[in-house]
Amino acid sequence: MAETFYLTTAIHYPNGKPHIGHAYETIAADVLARWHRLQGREVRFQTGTDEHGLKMAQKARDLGITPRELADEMSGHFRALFDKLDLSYDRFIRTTEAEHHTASQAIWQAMEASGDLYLDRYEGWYSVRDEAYYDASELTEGDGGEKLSPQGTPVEWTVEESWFFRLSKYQEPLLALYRDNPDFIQPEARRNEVMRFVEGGLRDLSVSRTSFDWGVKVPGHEDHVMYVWVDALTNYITGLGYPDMDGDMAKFWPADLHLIGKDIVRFHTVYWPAFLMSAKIALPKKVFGHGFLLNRGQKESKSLGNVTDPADLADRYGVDNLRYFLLREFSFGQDGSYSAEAIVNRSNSELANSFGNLAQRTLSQVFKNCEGSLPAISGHTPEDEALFALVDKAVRQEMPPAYDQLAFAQALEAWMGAVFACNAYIDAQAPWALKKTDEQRMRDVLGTLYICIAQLAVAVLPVMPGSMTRLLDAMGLAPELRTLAGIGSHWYSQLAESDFRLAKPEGIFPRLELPAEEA
Ligand code: ME8
Repeated sequence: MAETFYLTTAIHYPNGKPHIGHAYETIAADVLARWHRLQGREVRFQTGTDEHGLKMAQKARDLGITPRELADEMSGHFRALFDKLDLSYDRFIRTTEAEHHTASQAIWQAMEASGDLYLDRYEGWYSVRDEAYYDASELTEGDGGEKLSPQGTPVEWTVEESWFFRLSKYQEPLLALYRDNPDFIQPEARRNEVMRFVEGGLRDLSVSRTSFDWGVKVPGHEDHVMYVWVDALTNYITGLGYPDMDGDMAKFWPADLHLIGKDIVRFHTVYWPAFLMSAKIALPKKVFGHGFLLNRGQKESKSLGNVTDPADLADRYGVDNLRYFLLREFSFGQDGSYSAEAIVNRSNSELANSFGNLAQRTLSQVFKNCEGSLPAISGHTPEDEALFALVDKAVRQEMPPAYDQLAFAQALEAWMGAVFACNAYIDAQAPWALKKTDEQRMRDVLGTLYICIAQLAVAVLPVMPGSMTRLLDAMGLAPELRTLAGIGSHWYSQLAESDFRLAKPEGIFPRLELPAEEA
């Protein structure tokens, strides 16, 4: 049986259209899903929308529609965007689904059975924007003296009857979890923050609300709805059929990775494992909190008028150009700033001029001078061997651990290094000049490049699935050979024996122009 890999993104609040941060996170998750599939693993990739809570209820009220109508409309935009971006999710979950209500009530009852829920009165600060409770000591003051959450959002004083979860009971078990599993929270800086927070002591958590009713009802107490994070976190097991512990729960749980942004690490590494411990369900293996994307150094917001629709970026610059840019430009654990110029420059220098041009130069010569079929190689010079070794090192030794560690920028840097080496090789060997002087050597050079290009294309299939698939199709590489183990010298002989024809090469990455309004 194939090894399994279960990965999830955060579920997104559909209180508005998706923004670039949503695209960023889900593209990264898709790259990982594809990377694990490329190695033969059975992957389950889940994303979706987080549709309950006060934020949704208030937004719907402002718009004069029901929360359900708002969720239906916006969730559709998320799904359409994710399809446009070529995201290969296996399950798109919506927390308003009936199965999700069942799963959330089941985990609630399991926590209740452990004696971890009790009824009391909540008095304290709440941020609707973060859907989070804060201790007074965590708050800061805004310019007008108003109280703000650590994320800079407004907080309001809340007094309400509420169910509480005995989070305080889990302080020691959580600290033991972090100590025994140093990889549980990544990157390291996030782990340190969480450990400091938990070491500071945990208060019991208010987990239900009575002042509104847009949520999952508390079993046996229908006047309460669950705190939105209780149901939101449960999505990760709803999608596997919980409370049924057989089937997909047995197959895919515990999750291999929850991929989320840095602002919601506390929910995933403190609350979620505590809920799971209480409900006696195994804990996820890893939580990775990625950095935030900024637009020319600023947070996107309606008031600044700098909100970018990721679907427009994809239309304007190309889906794969955008995917490549987002993973290549910044280190995944850290914040990064993007702009139209940066996307255009990166695409033109690396995709159009370096890789695209290499493929185009090579394949058009194969098409013209080798009758459109794989050049028969007679032997290799030390230069050919050196190039093979270099490409092999990049795609087999450097890129795999980088992908595994979510160091996408590093994986793509190794890739680019190999692309540069191929370009230097083609310039030095000048196969176009060999046509007249030494036709066999021309074939050897083109054949060498052909193999290197196929390997390089396979190695970035997870990042640029559409364009690399088109290229490999045009090159005649059989789909079953498109794995890192599949390409290499044996592949060459297999392909050479088959009666294959190269399609007339088409440029894969056209040069992009900076739109006038961005210049
Ligand atoms: O937090 N750059 O939903 P959300 C990068 N529903 N990532 C960003 C970002 C940015 N500028 N802005 C947001 C929620 N994100 C909850 C999650 S999970 C059980 C519930 C990331 O729509 C953010 O960190 O506000 C989160 O991982 C995801 O986008 C959804 O954010």
